[in-house]
Amino acid sequence: MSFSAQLMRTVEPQWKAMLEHPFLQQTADGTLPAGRFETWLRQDYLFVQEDVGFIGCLVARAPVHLRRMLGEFIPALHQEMDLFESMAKELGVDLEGIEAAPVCHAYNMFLLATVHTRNFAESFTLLYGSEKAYYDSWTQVKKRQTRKSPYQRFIDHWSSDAFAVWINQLAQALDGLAPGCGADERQRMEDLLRLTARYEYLFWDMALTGAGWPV
Ligand code: MP5
Repeated sequence: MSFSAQLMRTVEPQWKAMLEHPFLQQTADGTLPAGRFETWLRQDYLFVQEDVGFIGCLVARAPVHLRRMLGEFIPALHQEMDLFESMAKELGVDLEGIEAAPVCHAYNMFLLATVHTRNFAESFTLLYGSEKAYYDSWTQVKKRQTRKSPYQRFIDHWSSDAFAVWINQLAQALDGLAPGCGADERQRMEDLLRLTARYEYLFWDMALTGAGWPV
């Protein structure tokens, strides 16, 4: 079994919980209460904006052979932001003056803190986890869909063949890093992947509950 598949196996309970989150089921069957998808859209727009900074730091720390792949992801994130902006217009969602909710803020800080305090392989594990989380989550929504969704462009974006190719590239890059990782490092990568899955769960949860700051 490949290293990336082994890592994934160690976080199965958290991954399963994330994929079974009601936000995804309700997005698939069209029963999401009014305003919930819009909360996700606004918060994820901020998340992606901050993600550009995380990737920038990752590029700076990357081995030379991975710099191109990671560097080319930055324009892809800007294109994704265009998709958010166009969908926001279509759905009448205001993207001005959004404040990051606690979970969005914490998740972004987790990414940035990791890339500044851990080594490259450990930081790269977060990228693999967060991208795979979206591929698996939206692919599941697509499979469970019974009719076309008003949010179809998002569903199609993260479940596309092109996105599957990207996830594969990331898995292969992770497998390529494995021979250079000792047992302690692998354990830390597992722990970081588990935290990533837990943040992904909480992100869906925040969208559904609208959980914000107390004051
Ligand atoms: C992604 C995302 C996927 N947009 N939001 C969260 C909370 N997790 C993962 O990342 P990308 O970079 O938008 O493909």
